[in-house]
Order: sequence, then structure tokens, then C-alpha cells
Amino acid sequence: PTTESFAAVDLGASSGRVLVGHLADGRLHTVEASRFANRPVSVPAGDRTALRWDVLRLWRGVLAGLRVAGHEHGPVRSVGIDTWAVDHGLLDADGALLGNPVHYRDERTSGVPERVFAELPPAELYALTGVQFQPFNTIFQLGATAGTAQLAAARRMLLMPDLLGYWLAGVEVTELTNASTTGLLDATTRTWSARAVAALSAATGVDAGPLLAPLVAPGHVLGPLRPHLAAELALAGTELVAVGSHDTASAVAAVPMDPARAAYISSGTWSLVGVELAAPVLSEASRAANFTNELGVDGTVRYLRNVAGLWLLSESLRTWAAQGRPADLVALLAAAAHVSPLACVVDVDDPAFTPPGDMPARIAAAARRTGQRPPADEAATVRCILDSLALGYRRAIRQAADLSGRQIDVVHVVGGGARNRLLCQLTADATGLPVVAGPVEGTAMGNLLVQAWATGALPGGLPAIREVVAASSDLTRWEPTGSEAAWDAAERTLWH
Ligand code: LFR
Repeated sequence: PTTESFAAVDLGASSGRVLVGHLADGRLHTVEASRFANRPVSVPAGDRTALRWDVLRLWRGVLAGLRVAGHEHGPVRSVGIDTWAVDHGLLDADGALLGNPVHYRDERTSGVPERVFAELPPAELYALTGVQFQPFNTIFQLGATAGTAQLAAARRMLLMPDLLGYWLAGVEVTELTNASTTGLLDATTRTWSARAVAALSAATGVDAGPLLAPLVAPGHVLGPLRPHLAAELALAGTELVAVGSHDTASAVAAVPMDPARAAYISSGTWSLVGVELAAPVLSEASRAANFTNELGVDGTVRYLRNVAGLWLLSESLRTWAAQGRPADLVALLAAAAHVSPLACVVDVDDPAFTPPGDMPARIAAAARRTGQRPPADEAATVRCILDSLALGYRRAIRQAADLSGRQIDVVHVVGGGARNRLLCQLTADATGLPVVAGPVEGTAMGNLLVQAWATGALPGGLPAIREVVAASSDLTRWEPTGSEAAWDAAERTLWH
């Protein structure tokens, strides 16, 4: 038992939070120190509109939470930071941030992947880095800065959690789990890939090499906070710890599973669906299925696919509100449960759903394109989204099993989506497997427990972390119901 506490900064695409946790009797006890909205901002950039992160507002929320942690829940042994992946800030020679970090849903990378692929074909880039193709991979985002004054002034590229860590503690590093999403890391050696850097340079003229910071593994203690911040926040003696700084890495660390037989879904704005492996799968079949080999805590590989997640739902709610028809989510979900199942399904991974915008209209258009009748109202639209997500999970889990050679007999769901009862039941029905849902705050728990491990409060690595999560969480089990034939038919509607 220890009285020390740990603080987790966990920023997601729609909200951020600071949680304080401490271990007692093999359990993790947490309190929320702050929670704040994360709203990207559209700003003119040349002749188009760019989508940027409001990073100073996020920083304000981080400070507010850490102040509460330090003053009300101290002494705080350490702080760890996780956020979404791939996005970053560029620092100039004085260490100042050059502009607001660009949102991964911004369209600036359009045309860049093709240029990079002309230098290093997709199959070779995949065999090298093991990273799924996403237009927003850091390698392509950096390519989009070609010829800009910002790039000319840039001395360092820091991914979002490392940027905030730099502000907190003054260290310039890149944490490995998040580095593995950039498209610039060698999947085999787990070091920056000179070949990927050279291909980007040949394709776009952008030399990323000098911008890349030294890599650190999750579980590494980085050092004390900047003295004036430590004083102001009552965090003297608190150190910054590199956690699984990619939010999905922290979430997967906190899946209370037996990795040999479980698939997981980290369910939030995105649904990250896959299995945990010891080594990457770099086969051509894996590339064709767009599976990624991201790195996890304790030397693991997160072999998964990005399935569009609750983004489709949150963007629909935003659209209805903007159209003067605000909807109550709880009521909508209750109504959606009574809509007839699988009446309409869409491929949630259709790139049409990536940028912000009128999701219900895009869903209707996708339904028509595939010869289906579009959802008639809001409840039917929500049902279509949830059925379609479950169908996407089913497909991804089966592919993960095939491509990795794993036999899967249970599906774990962590994150906000674990609270969505209809989605959990549909996931069980679609996959024909039991679903274990929880914890909801898996990401923050993974963040906190990696700190406990790094500082010696919790010996034992990943298995010990998962034992604590299981002991500390209310888990709900959902058994599959209904027939799989309906899901087979729905799958054929979309993928033949
Ligand atoms: C989830 C996530 C995904 C990543 C996406 C974009 O929050 O981190 O893992 O692919 O956001 O960064």
C-alpha cells in the first residue's frame, strides 16, 4: 500500500480530463480533477479553411487539473500524458510552438500519400513501418508542410503528448507507442527509419530527420516539472513519466483480458479493434486489410484496425443541433433499440465519413449508393450507425484472428462505448462472442498504472496492471443473441 498518488492527463478528440489515482489493497482508486471540452477550430489558411486544435485551451485545462491534483490530492508522485496519435507541433529554435497543431481531420495531406508512394511503394512502406494507411499519418502531414515558412523555421517536431510534456518538464522526447503511429518508425528495429525519412524527403523535399526527437519507451521516468510550474501547482517532487502516450496504447494496457484469447475494442471517437501480439504482422494480406502494428506498453504490438467509432454518432448529434433539432442521446438510444435490426448498414470506414460535416446526409447517400433505403428518422439513423459499427467490429475481429493466427473467444470493450448498452449487445450478436464491457476510463487507468509500474509502486508489468484493472472495475458481460445469418447478409450488402 502507498499513499502516493499519480495524475493522468488524458486528452481525447472531444474532451480532456485529469484523473488522480492511488493504489490501495491491489485496487486503483481514482478521482476526476478536471474535465474540459476539446473543440477544434476552423481558421482560414490561404485559400481554404484549416482545422486546428485549440492547444492553449487544452493546456489551460491540463493546468487546472494538475493544480487540483497538487493542492487537493498530493503528494503526487508523477504525471503521465496521453492523447490521440499522429498530430504534433513544430518548435522553432527558441523552443516556441510554431502555430496551432493541425487536426488529423484537416485535408491538407490530400495528394501527399501518392507522392510518397511514388518513392516508396505502399507495400514496401508497410513492410518497413507496419503502419496502416491513413491520410493523416504524421509522415504525410509533414509532407504537407513542404515549402512553408513554418517548416523553414522548425527545429523540432513533438507529438501532442510530448509537446505538453515539454511544456511541463522541458524534455524533448518522442514516446515510442505514439512514434509507432507516425509512419516514420521502423517496425522491426523500433527506431526512426532512415529509409522512410529519405522517401519523404525525396518525394516532398521535407527533411524530417533533424526534427525527430530521441525515443523513449513507456515506463521511463523523464524528470521533474519545470520549477515555476512545480511551485505554482504544488507539485514539487512530482516527475513526468512517459506512459503509453498514444491514448490507444494506454487503453489497451488497461484491457482486463487474457491477451492469448481476447480481442479488444477501444471504443471512443474511434473504435480501435484488434489483438495484442509479441511481434508485428507485416504480410501483404495484413496491408491489404489495412491492419496496423502499433506498439504497446511492455514491448507488445497492438495489432488493430481503426474502425470509425462514435464519431459518426457525435457528428450526427452536432448536425441535428445545428439544424435546430437538438436530440437527447439517451432517448434516441432507447428509441434506436426498437428500430428493426439491420434495416440499413453502411461501411463506417468509408472516407466520406472522415471530415466533420452532415453525417446523417452522408449516411443517407451511402445507403442509396448501396441500393438501400436510407434511415427514415433520427432513431433509425442511430440504429444504422450502431448496426454498422457492430458489423465493422465483426469484420475486423475476424480478420485480426485470420491474419494473426489467434483464436478469439471473448471481446473486451473499454472506453466510453462500454457504456453504450445497445452497442455492446449488438457487438456480441454480430461477433457471436461474449462481450466484456469496461472500464469506461480505461485510458486514464492505463496511464496511471504505467506510472505506478514505472515508479516501482506496482511491480510486474502488463499482467499486474491488468489484474489491478480487473479488481478495480465493474465489468458487464453481454452474451450473443439472435442468428448470425442476418449479419452475414448485411456483410454481403457492403462487401459482397
Ligand atoms: C484514438 C486515436 C487513434 C488514432 C486516432 C487519430 O483516439 O488515437 O488510435 O488513429 O486517434 O490520432
